[in-house]
Amino acid sequence: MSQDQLAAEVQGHHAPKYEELRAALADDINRRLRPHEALPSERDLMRAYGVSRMTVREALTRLVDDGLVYRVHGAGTFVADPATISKSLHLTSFSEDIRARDMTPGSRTVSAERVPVPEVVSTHLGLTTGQMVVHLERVRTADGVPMALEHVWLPAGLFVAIVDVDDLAAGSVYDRLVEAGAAPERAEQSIRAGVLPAREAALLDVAPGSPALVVSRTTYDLRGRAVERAESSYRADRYDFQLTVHRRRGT
Ligand code: 16G
Repeated sequence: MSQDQLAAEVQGHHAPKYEELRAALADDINRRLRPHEALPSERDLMRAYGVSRMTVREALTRLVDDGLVYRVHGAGTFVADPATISKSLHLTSFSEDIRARDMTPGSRTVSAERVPVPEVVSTHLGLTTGQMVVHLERVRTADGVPMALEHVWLPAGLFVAIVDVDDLAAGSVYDRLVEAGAAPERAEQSIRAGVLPAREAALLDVAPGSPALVVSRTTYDLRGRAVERAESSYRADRYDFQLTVHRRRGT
């Protein structure tokens, strides 16, 4: 918990200062600023809102995580293009990514079934041949527009109480993992470029051969159990990935 959050808890229900600034800037971005327009400098924001540099930085970091702005080293902070969803490398669900952009997440289920674990998936989930998984194939949408095609494999043992796997596919898988006591905590993932074959392109409403960002993810819960293997193809015209990279010290 940061100092600001701690202070807010102690005082009651005041939103931390950086949250107030984040909300004010988000409002400005939505109402007034155009994509790629520069935000005022840190110094100007400190003056205008009467807050510390730390508060300004915290608010800006959160706006980057929300995908509302992006940073250019040495040049400043700019308004993101809303046509693009900037996905941070925090462990977030599709639903969270889309809600952070004030859009409504949705799903169209292509298939939802219990199947014996495919061999390529079994090693990632630490399962043995014959064990069952829930496999979901879903088109994920934002305000009804297709954004990504997702394949998700989940150990069926986590969902014994769920009779109809279509129910699982209908909402947020991560919410259901939380309910099953297997809250996603950490993921290993790789991102590669791909092209969308005809079937996938049709599902995503783009021309065959359109570019995609293909993300493979194995997700673990707090106990270190592998609780999900996923392969998601994101429309490359709608997504980018934000990375913060640190220089390694002392090596
Ligand atoms: C993201 C995840 C996917 C996860 C889904 C859950 C990546 C590459 N993929 O799409 O692994 O199953 O979110 O979203 O980040 P949900 O809770 O909205 O169903």
